[in-house]
Amino acid sequence: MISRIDLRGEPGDPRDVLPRAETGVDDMADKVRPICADVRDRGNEALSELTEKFDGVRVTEFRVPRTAVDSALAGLDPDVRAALEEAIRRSRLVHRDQRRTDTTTHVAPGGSVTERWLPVGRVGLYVPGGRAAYPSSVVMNAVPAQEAGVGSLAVASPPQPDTGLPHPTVLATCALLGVDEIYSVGGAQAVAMFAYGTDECGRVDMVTGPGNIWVAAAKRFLSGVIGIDAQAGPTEIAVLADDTADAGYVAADLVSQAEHDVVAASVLVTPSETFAQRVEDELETRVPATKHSQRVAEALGGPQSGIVLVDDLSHGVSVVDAYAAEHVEIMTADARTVAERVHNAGAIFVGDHTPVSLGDYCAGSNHVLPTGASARYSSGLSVQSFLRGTHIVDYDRSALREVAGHTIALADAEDLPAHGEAVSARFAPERSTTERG
Ligand code: HSO
Ligand code: ZN
Repeated sequence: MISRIDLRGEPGDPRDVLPRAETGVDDMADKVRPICADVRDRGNEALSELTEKFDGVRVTEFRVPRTAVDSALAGLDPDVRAALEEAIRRSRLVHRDQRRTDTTTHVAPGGSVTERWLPVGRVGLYVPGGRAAYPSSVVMNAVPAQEAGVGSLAVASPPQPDTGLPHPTVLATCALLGVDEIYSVGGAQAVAMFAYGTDECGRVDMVTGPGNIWVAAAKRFLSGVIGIDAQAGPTEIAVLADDTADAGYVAADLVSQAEHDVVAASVLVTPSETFAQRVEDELETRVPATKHSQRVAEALGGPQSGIVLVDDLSHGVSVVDAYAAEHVEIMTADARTVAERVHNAGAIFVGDHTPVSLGDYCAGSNHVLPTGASARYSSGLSVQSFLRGTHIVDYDRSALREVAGHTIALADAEDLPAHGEAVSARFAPERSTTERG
């Protein structure tokens, strides 16, 4: 069912043997362009028509009333409520520690550069409505924005055909997070509403959150008008394990992320052929027994998943690094030390008792993570994603004078003499008699 890839004795790059799914977002630009233009030009009227067309429901006022949010919270299962509250509490602890303090560097006597961090002014958070309507993702997007100090946070999520409102668990999660500006609108039109603003919804500076291909394409199309987060591809788990690991745990974790999608990638990297066999045996019993066995079997059997055999743990670390998975689990002897050697991963989960699904919900870490090997150059969602740094540059006259010659030399080297003149004008002879320092 799951294929084996033998990299023993060869330094092969797993990126060549484990393909990553194509998103197809690029082909959608022509489809979302007219939707965005329509919402920009006709506001709510366009939103109503598009919502009727795509969601099959007539909505004229998109702002969800407070009473609907309150009743969704009242109807929330108490166990789910307690779980969400604890997930939010832990997430706040971690994200609060990510806040940045301003730094001032005294570059020379009388010359300083301060880096000041301010939150993005207003953020729109998109929450999908179908199978991927995950309340946990609402938490993972809203908490870092709030802890960054974003003052204005609005949520958009598609209306359900029977109520014309977003999924009640999404509404209840917003209530627990203290988010009360929610709109019943989905798809590309929701992103356009955020980007351009309507009579009801003020325009935002940035849109984050997962979504289907329409949402992804609209975010890409409108980026520049708004800031966007990175578009997540199908989820990935790479487990590096030796024969000290528990094969049952490893199999359960591979199945857990395969549950997301038929194109999800579940990869085991191990130097032990007997351990690989034990995991295969475990999968043999676990896959048919799990609720979404069809989807899981397809994901595990796909070309993006596999068991990769390596020479030893060092080879395993280099394979995991080259693959740069969204999630990496280390289940080896001395797992913490091995984890420190992995450099390319969205998040690293250490040892037998830190499954990825803990991180998906309750670890306190963020589950919006770089996929498709983008962990080589980017990070998961954090407080930093919602901050902007501005340099405040402050030189006095003598500090400017000290570096004037160098500045003028560089301006001349770039054939931009007026740049140099802006400096020398401050030290022209007629000014020197009235010098202030
Ligand atoms: N594993 C997913 C996030 C998620 N899992 C949401 C469950 N719900 C991508 O990191
Ligand atoms: Zn997950």
